[in-house]
Amino acid sequence: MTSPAHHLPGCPTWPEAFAARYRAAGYWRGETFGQLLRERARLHAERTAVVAGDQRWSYRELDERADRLAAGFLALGIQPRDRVVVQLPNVAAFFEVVFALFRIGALPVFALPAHRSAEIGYFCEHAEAVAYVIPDRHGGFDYRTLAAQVREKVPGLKHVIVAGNAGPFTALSSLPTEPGALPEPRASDVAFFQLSGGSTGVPKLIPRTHDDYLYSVRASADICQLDTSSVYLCALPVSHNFPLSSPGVLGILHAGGTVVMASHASPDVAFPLIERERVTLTALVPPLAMVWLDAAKARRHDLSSLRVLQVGGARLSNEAARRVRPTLGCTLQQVFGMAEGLVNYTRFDDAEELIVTTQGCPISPDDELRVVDEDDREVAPGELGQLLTRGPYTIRGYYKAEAHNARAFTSDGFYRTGDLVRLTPEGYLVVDGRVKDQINRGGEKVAAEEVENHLLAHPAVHDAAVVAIPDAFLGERTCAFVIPRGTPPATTALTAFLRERGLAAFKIPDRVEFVDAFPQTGVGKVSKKSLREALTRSAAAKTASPSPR
Ligand code: OOB
Repeated sequence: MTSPAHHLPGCPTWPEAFAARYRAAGYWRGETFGQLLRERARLHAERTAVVAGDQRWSYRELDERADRLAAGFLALGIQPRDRVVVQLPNVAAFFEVVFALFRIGALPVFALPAHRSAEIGYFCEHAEAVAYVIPDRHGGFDYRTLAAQVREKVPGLKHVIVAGNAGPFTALSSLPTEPGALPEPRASDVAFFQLSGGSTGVPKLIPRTHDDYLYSVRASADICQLDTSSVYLCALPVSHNFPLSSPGVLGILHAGGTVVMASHASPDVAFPLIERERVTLTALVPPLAMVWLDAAKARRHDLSSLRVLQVGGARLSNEAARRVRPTLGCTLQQVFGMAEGLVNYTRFDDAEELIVTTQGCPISPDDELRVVDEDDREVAPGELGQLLTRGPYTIRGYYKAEAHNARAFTSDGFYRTGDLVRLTPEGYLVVDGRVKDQINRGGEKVAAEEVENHLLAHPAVHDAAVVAIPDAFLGERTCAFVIPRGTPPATTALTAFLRERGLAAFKIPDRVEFVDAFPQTGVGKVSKKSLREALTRSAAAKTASPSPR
């Protein structure tokens, strides 16, 4: 794959013929995120850009803060193309930090607040990060303790920067300085890294350029008809691709609207904010949507400003989908997207049936979709198959992952999503399962192999296989089948072991089953299908037999 000289090594990019086509079509416009904010600050100086807690920043203020912090980062020694792991929750500082990094061409690696030392240590090491940005405390957790562990593991990490009380580290508030000349990143350069949900031993880093990501943001804002009167409630963790860009907070800033940051997605926190700020649009994962639907029946808050509820990240049941309009009085928009690129939306003027039964259609006329069987042959129209995609905002490869890229992409550059889909006659997608070895726990992605590797590190574990169990609330939960070495350890000891290894809480198995052997497939691989079926059978047996008294 071609790699221009200014391009960060290890980031596959589009072949020149495709890049030329995407530029000619007007998708890639040569604008960077730093320039976007500058332009919006000129157009909408006094409009409110961000509301978070008791902070309200106008576009002008956000722009000035980004400039001052950009100068501060440069003074600290952070340079263009340096990687900076950013693990901030839904706070105003998120915007100041990422736009400052965009402006100097340093590259945020967007970690989730739930990540712990296993994940963060890996991101810092793999990306050779020079800095790590954290809150002091959030959700009852002290991120400075985590930073101290990461520091020990990764000596190359030069700076820990804290939004809040810094303790032994550098306070974010101590950095801003008089703005000066800034480097000028190019729009075709990588702007940041998203994280892949993954299906392998370690999460993969997804390099996104200014050009490609801004196109997806701009087109998403158009599809969602955003304008300066739009008010977006950011209830999901802001660094995830969905609330960040589909159209999310960046779509809102592109359109000159207002972002309202919710510290938590629960109705207790979100509903008063919707009422107070007259929120027009928000995004949830299916389990949260169901909690909202139940809570909204009480009608204790005025939610009448809400025009659109987006739901995505995992499959929303048709039943729940049907309840959105009658209960919340707003349009449902299903969103089927991935941090690697492709995002599908149902459109506001679609027939209700299409909205409640499909996961939408792609953003771009140049998103290419292929639905194929195991041998990469296209299935008949309307049949279930694996989704492959290529297009103007879908990556051509993960960061420094050559061997994996050879499997995750076809030779002609299509990304293997691992999702099983069928196409409706209207060209809409219905997601119906997956082939990737991943558990989708209510939108949070768990790579089976990653958890298995951590389990295998326990001395009493001979072998481990992690599979999904169906769950009424989360859609799926995780179950670890373990072949013990000698006496099985207590389940609590095993999960405590994983926590101590620094694994994010959402990856800790919900259930552990000890077995003597794993069922095998014809070619002698562990049959996860049989393991899942064994769980379904034992659940059915439990409900069928009368409960012991
Ligand atoms: C979003 O991004 P990721 O990277 O966390 O996860 C992508 C995967 C997809 O490949 C698919 O397996 C699943 O999440 N997924 C859905 C879905 N939306 C995502 N499965 C069924 N129905 C849906 N509506 O999850 C993401 C990124 C941007 C926008 C929305 C979601």
